[in-house]
Amino acid sequence: MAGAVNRENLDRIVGEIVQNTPVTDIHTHLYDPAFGDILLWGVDELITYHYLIAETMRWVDLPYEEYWRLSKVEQANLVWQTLFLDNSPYSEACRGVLTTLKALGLDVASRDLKAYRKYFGIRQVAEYVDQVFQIANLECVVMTNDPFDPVERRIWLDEVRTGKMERDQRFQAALRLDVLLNNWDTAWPQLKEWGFSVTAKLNEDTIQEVQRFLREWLEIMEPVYMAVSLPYDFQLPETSARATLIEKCIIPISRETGIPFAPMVGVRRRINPDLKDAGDGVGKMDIASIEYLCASFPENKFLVTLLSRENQHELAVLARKFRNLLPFGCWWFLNNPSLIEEITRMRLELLGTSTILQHSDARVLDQLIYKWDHSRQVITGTLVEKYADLLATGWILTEDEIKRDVEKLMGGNLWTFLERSI
Ligand code: HDL
Ligand code: ZN
Repeated sequence: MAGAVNRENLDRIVGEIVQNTPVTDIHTHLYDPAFGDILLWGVDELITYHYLIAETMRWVDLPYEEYWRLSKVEQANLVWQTLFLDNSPYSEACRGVLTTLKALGLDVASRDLKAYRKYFGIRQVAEYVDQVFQIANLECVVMTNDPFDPVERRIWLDEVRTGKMERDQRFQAALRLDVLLNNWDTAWPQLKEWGFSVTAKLNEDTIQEVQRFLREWLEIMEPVYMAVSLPYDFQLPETSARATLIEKCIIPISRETGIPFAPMVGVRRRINPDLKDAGDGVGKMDIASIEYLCASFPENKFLVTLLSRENQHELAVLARKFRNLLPFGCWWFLNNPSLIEEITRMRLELLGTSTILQHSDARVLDQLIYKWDHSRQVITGTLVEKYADLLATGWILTEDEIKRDVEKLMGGNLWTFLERSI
């Protein structure tokens, strides 16, 4: 067994273990490089991340539609000037760009955006993916895959299912069901066009056909879980298409296949529609709806993250009651050091090692570098605090035990959860 740990070597040991433990990044918007241009990467994509667009538009009086008419480079130039040169870039999304540039060996002090563009201009995506995964020390990332997206649908049907494409196993799939569950009026005609004999009315035949659709896409994608982003006012039980689809289609197929259902709840979609992806807000959801799922379907597995800070505490308490609930991540507006620290500390105190502390939600490949650098810093500090508390009681700790715990917390719990028959 590796050596005993004491208060003097604790910080170093925990820091090394957290850094050296490869992460399973349970939720991203990245794509296998073989999927082509839908995998975003490079400095202009980094700088035009929708978080930074929202922050930029607080300063500029440009009409939104004029901003969206700018080219990607012109948008990036405006963000760079506004957030990085006219103001100090200490917001989390700004700081992240600089952390990434530094990790790639670029001269951050130069503030030379042209030079950064030149550097990325000569990179090839395949070797760059290797470098990003190496710097961020990732085992794998989980994508967000929408079968209703025409670009993705074609790739999965014409290239993956046919075996033409060799998938990069570092990019695991997640079957994302926002259209099916949040826009049934749009979904059912599309399903009908694809040959599923469904009607607007969710009668038994339609339910069976939606289940067939799910089975088909689980076979094509081989996803780690089935996910959906649900609005803050999501309610279960209720008499709605969404409730019927969840209870009569998702839940039975999830139980049949052992593939967890991952509701991600709390968005207030497009509260400023002019900001597009940057225009979503946050709302507190009714945790009783998650409780209803866990209690009503004890043989189903639920991976859950919630968007409001208050809900994360309620979720941790709920997870103490239901072993079929695995909370994960500091999602979206919670993915800031101050809140990652609060949520991580609260989870360790309420759940011990039975949770997944973080995911990146990366939309741009390069973001993996900063999102995991920043999160590892906070997670390390919080774990040191908790292990120090243990040492103070006289508890004996070994490096192997810390390694064991960190592996679970940084994503290992996902794979165990998938294997468990609850
Ligand atoms: O629904 C989601 O998966 C969210 O993460 C949204 O994509 C959101 O726009 C986002 O990128 N958050 O980080
Ligand atoms: Zn996301």
